[in-house]
Order: sequence, then C-alpha cells, then structure tokens
Amino acid sequence: MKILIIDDSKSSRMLLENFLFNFGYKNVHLTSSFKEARAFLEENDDVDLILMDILMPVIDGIEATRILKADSKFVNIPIISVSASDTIDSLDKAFEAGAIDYINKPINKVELRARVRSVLRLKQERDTRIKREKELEELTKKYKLMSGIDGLTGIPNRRSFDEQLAEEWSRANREKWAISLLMIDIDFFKKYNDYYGHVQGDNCLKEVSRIINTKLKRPGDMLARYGGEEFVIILPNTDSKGAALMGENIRAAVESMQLEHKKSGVSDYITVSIGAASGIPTSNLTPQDLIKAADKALYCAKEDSRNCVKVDNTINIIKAS
Ligand code: GH3
Ligand code: MG
Ligand code: MG
Repeated sequence: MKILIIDDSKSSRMLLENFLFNFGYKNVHLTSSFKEARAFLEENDDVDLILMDILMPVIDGIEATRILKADSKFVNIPIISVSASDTIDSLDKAFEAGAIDYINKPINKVELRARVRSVLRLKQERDTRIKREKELEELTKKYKLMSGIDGLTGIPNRRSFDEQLAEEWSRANREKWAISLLMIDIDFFKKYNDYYGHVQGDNCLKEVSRIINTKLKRPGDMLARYGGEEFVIILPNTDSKGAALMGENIRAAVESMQLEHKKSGVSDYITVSIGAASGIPTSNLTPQDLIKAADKALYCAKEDSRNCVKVDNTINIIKAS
C-alpha cells in the first residue's frame, strides 16, 4: 500500500510517517507542498492514499484536493484531510472538495490507524471490483469475436462471412449453380453520425441490420456486418435476376422504415445503396472476384443516384477473356 503525505510542516510529516510505520505501512512518501506532491503523483500511478494537510502556503489542502479530484488521473485516489483547525467550516470545505475522511491535529494514534485502515480497505475493494469488471469485459469481447458475432448488431461478423463465403463458394462450384453477393452501404452515414451523434448512429446500424434480416427467407442466405456501415449478404443458388430482386426488396424496406436523416443528400430518411454480383464459380475464379464485382457495382450505385441497386454479372466474362 503506497501512501503519500502532503504537509508543509516537517515535524508533522515525520510524526505521521512514524505512526504509519508503526502500523506496518512501510511504503510512505513525504512531500512538503502540493507542487512537489503533484510531481510525485505524475511519476507514481499506484498511490493508494493521500494524507493532505489543510493549512499550507501557496496552495492549501482544500484547493489541492479540489484540483486532484477534478483530474481523471487522480480522482480515484482517496484523500484524508489533516488539519489543526477543527472548525465545522473547514471540515465542510474538505468534504466538499472531495476528501473521503478527516482527521485532526494533534494526531490521535488510534484514530489515525482506524481511518487509514478503513479507507485503504475501501480502496482495495474498489480496485478489485474494477479489475474484475475489466476482465469480464475483455472476456465478453473475446467470446463474441470467437463466436463470430458482431458485438453491436448481433449478426455474423466479417470473419464468419469470410468462412461462410468460402464454404458456399465450394458448394456452388460442386453443384454448378450461381452464387450472389449483395454489398449494402448506408448513404451519407458520416453526415448522419455528425448530426445525430455516434450513439444514434449505432442504433441506426442495429435497426438497418434488423430490417434487412427480416427480408432473408432461405435458410442458406446470410447477412453479415462487413465493416463500419457496410453489410453483405450471401445468396447461395441465386442468379443475378434473383439478386437484383432481393436487392430491391431490401432497398425499399430500409427506405420505408422512415428513419429520419435530415442531412442525407437523397432523401429525408435513411437509405442504402446496393451492389450485387452473381456468377457460377469456375477454377480460375475465387470468392474475392465476387466481392470485387459486388464492390464495383456498389460504387456504380453511389456514383449514379444512391438509394438504388446495381448489378454486376460480368465476373465470368471478365475472367474468361
Ligand atoms: P456514402 O453515401 O458515399 O456511403 O457516404 P458515407 O458518409 O456513408 O460514407 P463514408 O464511408 O465516407 O462514411 C462512413 C461513416 O460511417 C464513417 C463513420 O462516421 C460511420 N461509421 C462507421 N462505422 C460506424 C459505427 O460502428 N458506428 C457508427 N455510429 N458510425 C460508424
Ligand atoms: Mg456510406
Ligand atoms: Mg462506407
């Protein structure tokens, strides 16, 4: 347990240190002003308790407490105020500034021990709790990543998508049927975030993914979050006609949710642009070619008018030539 004493009187500092040493606290550091203490705190991020004299020249203990409590780096270090004046007024001020406890000079040994002990116990419990919460958060994140689920929307993430596409691609190759991909990108989403804020932006992403999911009817169809505001759909055994139809269904469904978007350049509501690509796998093609083609189609949709669907069914032709 690391304890920092801030007191301009040398005899007071020594006395406190001596008491603390006798209680078993060996890691005690002495400073004579707030300036000195602050420099120490900047260097030591593991201080567990501060004993702060109230009456000090230049910056007194009340002011010093206030400054530390306003700083996120130091806000969690408990401060016990130490003062010669036991007026209600200074006690009030110390608590108001953020001190957790208060002790009077001349120091009563028993009182000091009891207060230091209880404050340190509180600090320790708090630290343990925070550590556990952090561990749990990390675990949850790891679990979600491992399970292939996107944390925000609850739909499969990019990794799941890559795996599923590889699988569906081989199946399509075996069965000699067409496979389609839809790339979906929200229109003017940066402006949406800038205007409505990130929290609402996140909610919007959830809503959009939810509505898209309701449009997928076949068990093999898969919606995933491809990146920030981009979604992707795998449609096995579906040709370009079917992909165009699905794309239009989804585009219309998003638009008819009527999620207000005042800063959109194409509508009063949230809309999406969709690029579709279809093809029958051949030995000289990879899933990457399908992704590229869908991306190209999406680019065309953005270039054209946005809030529309473009289809690219050229992947077999390009590679054949
Ligand atoms: P365009 O119509 O051309 O697609 O314009 P855009 O603004 O949608 O496209 P751009 O790619 O320039 O911006 C994407 C923005 O999406 C950037 C960022 O503000 C937002 N975004 C990306 N990921 C997230 C996310 O996870 N949460 C939120 N709230 N916003 C995100
Ligand atoms: Mg966008
Ligand atoms: Mg984008």
